[in-house]
Amino acid sequence: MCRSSFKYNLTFIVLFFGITLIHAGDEGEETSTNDIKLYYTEWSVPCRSVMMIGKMLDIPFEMIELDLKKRDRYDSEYENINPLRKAPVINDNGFILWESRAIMVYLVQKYGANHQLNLYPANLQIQANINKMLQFDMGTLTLAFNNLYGMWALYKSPKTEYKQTKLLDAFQIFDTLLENQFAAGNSLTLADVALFVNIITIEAAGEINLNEYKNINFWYTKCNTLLTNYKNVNTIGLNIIRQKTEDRKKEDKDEMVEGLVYNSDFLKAISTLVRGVQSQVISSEYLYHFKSLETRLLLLR
Ligand SMILES: N[C@@H](CCC(=O)N[C@@H](CS)C(=O)NCC(=O)O)C(=O)O
Repeated sequence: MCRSSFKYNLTFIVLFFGITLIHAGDEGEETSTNDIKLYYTEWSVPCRSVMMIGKMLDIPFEMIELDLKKRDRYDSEYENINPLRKAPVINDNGFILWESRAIMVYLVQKYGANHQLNLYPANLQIQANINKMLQFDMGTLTLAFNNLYGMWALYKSPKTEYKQTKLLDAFQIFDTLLENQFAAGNSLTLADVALFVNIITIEAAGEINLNEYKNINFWYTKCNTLLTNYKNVNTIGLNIIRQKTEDRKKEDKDEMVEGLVYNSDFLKAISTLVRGVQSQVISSEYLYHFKSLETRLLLLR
């Protein structure tokens, strides 16, 4: 009796652990996330969109920060990873993928099946709408923001009226598109995550006043609540954007003052205005301002 029970227990133990080990092996192969490398930079909107998805799905990325101003992205190693030499890029156990929106879809399809937030529902038409909004985000909103703000912040390219109008048009279209509760229907999806990261960045850059767009503002408030546990991946990046904006504004102001002080055409114009007042062509009420401006410019030289 005792012997047979011992034999029975032994068989049970062997079977139990055997099955557990086989099961663990299966699981390890299908859902192991240990080796996903993410090449990123903090200030980048596409990188932070991927980081948000990583945080939402608990994907333990091995984070590899790139300094896009330095030469590390010109290394042949990095060029093999992304011929465009841009970030983000993931390396999922040898599978390399770039383009943030493709990465987001891949990660959600691979690791997000059981997540409480159904970020990429199986319905074909919902997926098509998500893809549409991801394209709108990249091809219209991001494009307009980069042309206006990115070019100004990184390359001192002036913010022309044309570029400003393009961004305002993009906001207006987004506001109209948000007739449903969320970007691609009535629940939060990948499209909202991507657009949310973009909009908080544009706001940090000082290029949008959310109060001017009723639907965007309403949508933003809802996303902000739903994403509250994940959005802190943006903190460092947004602070970099805010600082960059302040620094660039100061540079612009300094250059403007320098331009006025050393531009003799401008000084000549002021002197002409002073003469205009003296010869009674221009009302004498302006004399004080013209004179003090002329004196100030001469003193600054
Ligand atoms: N469409 C790409 C854009 C990638 C992109 O432009 N990344 C920027 C950072 S936001 C970059 O790497 N810039 C470096 C460069 O253009 O040389 C994506 O969504 O991943």
